[in-house]
Amino acid sequence: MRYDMQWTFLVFLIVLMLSCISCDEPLQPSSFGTSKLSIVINEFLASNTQTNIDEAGEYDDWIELYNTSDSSVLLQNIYLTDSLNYPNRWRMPDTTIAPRGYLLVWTDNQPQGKLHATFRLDKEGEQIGIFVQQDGEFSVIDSLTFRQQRSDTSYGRFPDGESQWSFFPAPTPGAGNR
Ligand SMILES: [Ca+2]
Ligand SMILES: [Ca+2]
Repeated sequence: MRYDMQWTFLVFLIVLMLSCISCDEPLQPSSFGTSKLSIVINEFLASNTQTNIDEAGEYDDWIELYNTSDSSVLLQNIYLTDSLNYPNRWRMPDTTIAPRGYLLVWTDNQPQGKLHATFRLDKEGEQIGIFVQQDGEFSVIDSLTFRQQRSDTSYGRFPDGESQWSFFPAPTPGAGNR
């Protein structure tokens, strides 16, 4: 009898643990499906104090997107976010990126132009995701989770568009990573 009760308790614990895991688990990008649009997050600067200024003359954080293909890519229904649980944080304006071209988006949460997202990046680390919405469904195009960043040192792919990431003490907003 006592043995049975121990088993019952154990099963109860396991069920409880499993249900807690599923409650707390954030939605992963895979929950949204993937899109084959040839755009990647190529570089970002989460703490800009003296690197480059936006239209308002401010040192603000940014994300550089890169078109990895030899054809122009029209961005339509594209969303950028700093939380993969919430793909729809900021809808990008419809924009074309030239073949092997770059697009710089300011993440300053300031209404200072079309390419100013409604969120900022956290230097202590967070996420970046780019999504496309089709028929009400979000599909991830590219995403990453980053750790703590240093001021004025960007983090990006090297070479452009490839899977290897490096820190860049001399960031290259809108130009090839080097
Ligand atoms: Ca600004
Ligand atoms: Ca760059």
